[in-house]
Amino acid sequence: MGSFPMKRVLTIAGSDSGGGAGIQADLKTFFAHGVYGMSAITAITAQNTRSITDIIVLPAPFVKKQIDVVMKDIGADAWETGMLGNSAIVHVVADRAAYYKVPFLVVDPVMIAKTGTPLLQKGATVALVKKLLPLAFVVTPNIPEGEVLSGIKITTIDAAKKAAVLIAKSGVTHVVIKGGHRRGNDVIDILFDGKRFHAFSSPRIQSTNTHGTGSVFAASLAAQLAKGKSIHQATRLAKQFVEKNLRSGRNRTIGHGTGPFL
Ligand code: PXL
Repeated sequence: MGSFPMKRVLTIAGSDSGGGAGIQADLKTFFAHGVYGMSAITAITAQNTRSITDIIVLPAPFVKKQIDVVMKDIGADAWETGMLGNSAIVHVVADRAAYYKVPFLVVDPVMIAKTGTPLLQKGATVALVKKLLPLAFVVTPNIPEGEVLSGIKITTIDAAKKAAVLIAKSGVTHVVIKGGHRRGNDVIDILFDGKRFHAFSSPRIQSTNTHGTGSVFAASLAAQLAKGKSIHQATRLAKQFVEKNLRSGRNRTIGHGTGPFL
């Protein structure tokens, strides 16, 4: 009885028809966190666990319409961005984020799929760094994305810290460099909060069901920030959420390629 405020999170990302990454992963993650999820779809991928066979990137003005229509009615406590496709969409998202003064903008700088398919046009990285990152509360690159954004190779923890500092020069408040692509028994993520570094370590989980890890991490982070957690707590909790679900999703078989875990 009575009404209670529910935290609201908007994802601006691509659709994965296979259900493992992108919008589909984000909405499942939001539901699991008890926050209300909304979506502005940037692109539609024809995809299964094995490959992406085609992509249609939607017109930037239509992405803007999706954002405006939900913001004017429902509003949002946090936004998360995933696949943005091209620089026109990056510009629209940045323009709208500034307009709505989004308190927690989580940018997952999606560039290429695990299968190697590009998900962001080449020139669009510049727009992402110059227009979107200055408005972002946190950016969550994996190692290959961190290398593109910082311009340096990331082979050690020290290099990850250097890269985080370089990426923070864009104006983004916090940087989380995810360690999943590095070898080793532990996955170490580095958070740079503008002053200090914090390392978050977890045991590497051996699994072929890893599709969507980046999307789920960013969505969990956005949900925790919307719920009022600090960046440090939110990073820890998002990492734990991915780890827990990677573990429980290990032994199922969905599709014939890199399976989803959520
Ligand atoms: O995990 C990156 C990613 C994000 N969004 C969409 C994707 C993928 C990877 O395949 O398809 C829509």
